[in-house]
Amino acid sequence: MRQLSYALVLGLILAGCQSKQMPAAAPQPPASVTIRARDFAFDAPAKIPAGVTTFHLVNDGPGLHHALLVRLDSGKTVADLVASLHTQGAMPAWAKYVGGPNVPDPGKESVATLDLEPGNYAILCILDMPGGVPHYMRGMARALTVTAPPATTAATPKADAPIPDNGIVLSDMVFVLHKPITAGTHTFQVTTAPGQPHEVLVVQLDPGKTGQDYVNWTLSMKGPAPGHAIGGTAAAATGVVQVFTATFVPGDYLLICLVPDVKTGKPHYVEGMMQTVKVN
Ligand SMILES: [Cu+2]
Repeated sequence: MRQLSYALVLGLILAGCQSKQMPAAAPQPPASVTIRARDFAFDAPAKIPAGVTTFHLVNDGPGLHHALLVRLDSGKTVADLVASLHTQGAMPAWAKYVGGPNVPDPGKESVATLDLEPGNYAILCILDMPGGVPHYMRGMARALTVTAPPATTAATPKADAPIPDNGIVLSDMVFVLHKPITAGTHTFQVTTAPGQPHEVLVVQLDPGKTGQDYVNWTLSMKGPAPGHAIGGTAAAATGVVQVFTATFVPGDYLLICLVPDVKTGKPHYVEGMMQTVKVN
């Protein structure tokens, strides 16, 4: 009886020790944040903790929108950023593209995970179609404060880690896929190589339609769309690592970057950054 008690007490002590150590050892899932977009506003939290965060972008439409996160340094505000983009076009030195979920079709959702450091951010939509007026000028610019991280955070994606099987490297002016995309749901790690900031927007093309058909349609957005946006990652500067998940069925997909060139102001797709991939 005495031995049993001893075993029982020892067991309780060990269990106690384990339960104290477990929270630090167990990997935490990424925090989850939902952003809703509509013509022309974002609905999003004003404040979130730093760390690895999965953003769900729900597009309430009727237009096409992304949620691009831009870090603001030097005490600058969202209003400063909008004013600067309006007058200069290119991103000012105190602002850095850090990515975010790219465009889902109206009524759909896209998902991207990124590692945010504490600071002041803007959530922007820099798309300008139809009509050529950037959506951030029409109300799609919102402040986001990223506060100090919680005591335990999710594992951080490492920029120097080997590129996984589903790696996509965004480079001036080409998408480099580590391996062909196959049908199914896949998670991709997207990195931006040294050079300009880039995005990858993924569009499922209708049978017989080309990437150029889709680009032409976006200019007016009249009539049925020749394809459907399924997300990807919004613009990110060199060194940023993001992850997105999307589901593919057999057919043709367009990968496109609409970020304006820092020198010419032309969208990167005009300079070659649009590519059609066949999914089998
Ligand atoms: Cu680009």
